[in-house]
Amino acid sequence: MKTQGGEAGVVQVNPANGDLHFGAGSARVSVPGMSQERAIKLETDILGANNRVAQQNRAHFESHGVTALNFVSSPGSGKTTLLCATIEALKARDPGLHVAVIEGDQQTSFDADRIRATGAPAVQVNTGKGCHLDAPMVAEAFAQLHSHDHGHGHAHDHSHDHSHHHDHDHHHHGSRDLLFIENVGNLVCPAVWDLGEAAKVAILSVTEGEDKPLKYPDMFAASQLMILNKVDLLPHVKFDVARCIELARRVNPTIEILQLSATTGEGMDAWLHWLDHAMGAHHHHHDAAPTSEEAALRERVQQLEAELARAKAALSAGTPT
Ligand SMILES: Nc1nc2c(ncn2[C@@H]2O[C@H](COP(=O)(O)OP(=O)(O)OP(=O)(O)O)[C@@H](O)[C@H]2O)c(=O)[nH]1
Ligand SMILES: [Mg+2]
Repeated sequence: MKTQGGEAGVVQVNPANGDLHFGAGSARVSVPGMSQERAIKLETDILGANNRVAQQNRAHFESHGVTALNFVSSPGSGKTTLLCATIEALKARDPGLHVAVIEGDQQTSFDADRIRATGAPAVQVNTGKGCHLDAPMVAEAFAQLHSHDHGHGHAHDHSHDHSHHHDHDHHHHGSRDLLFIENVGNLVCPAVWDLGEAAKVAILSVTEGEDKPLKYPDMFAASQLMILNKVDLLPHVKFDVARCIELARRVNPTIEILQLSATTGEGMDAWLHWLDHAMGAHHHHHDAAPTSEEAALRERVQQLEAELARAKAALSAGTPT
């Protein structure tokens, strides 16, 4: 492997077959006409600005009792179909639960219209040439949802204001709200953009090929859950589920995986259960019963502390003063 720098940026050349790897420089990306140092500086500045707003969003969601999930996938994997099916299922099971959706697409409000048809509030965010949502977009969309939902204030009251002077003390505390954010469909750009979500959920459908987690590792590394969708089509496509899971775990050893079909409803129960858990983990952290893992850890700490006390006592008893 030979690395060369030139007009095209830093590139690694495989002498055996001539394959090129443009992510070989310190910036891990090649921008024509820009040094690696400059590329790193720009990315750090831009992501830093985004991450500050993402943290504000996170605090804002927290104070509103909202669990926010960021759905990422390639186009057509079934994000909107799954969201509609999920909203219908939650409505039937738990009519008091408040679910809202922020829809990200380059163009059209098709997806927001599909969500609104379920009765859930939705705001479409069109990114134009952009290939992902960013934290300020989500802040504005959340303000839109909020003002529409409660019938007070205008959207523009919140525009360009991410500092949230408005009152956080209204009747949201203790409520269990879900905010689904459907990102722009592609497996690349949304990976590094924190929106303030509790978790990223990657959706991969079985028509896309089991190699995707390894080809687009950043996305699967950034996600807490991978949903393998369209399992109803498994009899018709060549897709090795076990290998897909193995590759996903290779890029993210702790990723959780659910298999389902948004159209037949197979696997929906486990998904709804996951959502319950996500909401619980997020909001009832302090009064929830400890998980068995937590309890075991606590017990182990107690054992070690007792052991330490015994060792100290033995030591001081045997040590001449
Ligand atoms: N057979 C089958 N088809 C599905 C399933 N889920 C979604 N589809 C179909 O897949 C196509 C794309 O679904 P969408 O929900 O629009 O996908 P999306 O991820 O929201 O697409 P973008 O927003 O464009 O990125 C539609 O024709 C759906 O009917 C599934 O579980 N099984
Ligand atoms: Mg969609």
